[in-house]
Amino acid sequence: MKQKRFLQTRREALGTMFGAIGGAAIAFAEDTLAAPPRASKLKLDFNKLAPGAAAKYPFALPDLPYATNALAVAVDEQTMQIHHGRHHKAYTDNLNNALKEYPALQQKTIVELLSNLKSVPEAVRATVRNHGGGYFNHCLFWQMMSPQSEQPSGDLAAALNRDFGALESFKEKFAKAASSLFGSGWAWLAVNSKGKLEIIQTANQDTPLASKHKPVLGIDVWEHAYYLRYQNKRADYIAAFWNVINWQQCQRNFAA
Ligand code: MN3
Repeated sequence: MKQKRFLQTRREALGTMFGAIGGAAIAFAEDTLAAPPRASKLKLDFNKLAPGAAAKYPFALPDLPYATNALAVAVDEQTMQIHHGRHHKAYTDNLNNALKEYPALQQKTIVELLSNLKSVPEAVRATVRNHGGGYFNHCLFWQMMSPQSEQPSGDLAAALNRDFGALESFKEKFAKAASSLFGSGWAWLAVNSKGKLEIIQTANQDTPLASKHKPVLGIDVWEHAYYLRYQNKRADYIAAFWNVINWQQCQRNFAA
């Protein structure tokens, strides 16, 4: 699982904390903190993360929770149509095809499948990882956006302040993670196994579940998510994304 943790927050925080002590202390503290989270059973309410999406085989392409032109301030209608109707549908169909001959896997939820890819037979593991990941990530993604975007509130707002210092500082670091991701993938705000908010990147259609992170907010930075309007200007797409975030859903994900 190729996943890079986005360490800017810690590096900066530790730089401030240990700046006077010197580089060795910073490197040591960073290694300690950057160790992979201990494996723990991830408890997730899939319906809170992505209501309306079927959690088991046969997986169904969920309807968009808004019209295809509703997010036009950030995402144009044609991109929404193709992204949902073709890309997400293809992930869904390919996942179903892969599980067709595996009745035992059909009993598992998508969260169970993706949280423990090693339990998936090798013959279909890559397909479940890529297309199951694509199915799951996009189920979440549509819900994480809304034409009525407000500001974070409640527990999530408090946790953002606690773990990033301020909303603006979180936004800056999230945007940096999204813009610096090389190739296709996602940037996420996620809860780690210690209950802290963290910004992570996942390559391709890998999900935060594989590293025991609970997704709160994610941005798809595959070119298919933005290229028609923004071409090579990924940063402009990321900047516009702040106008369509469904913070109420993010709060539900956080609490799930
Ligand atoms: Mn996509």
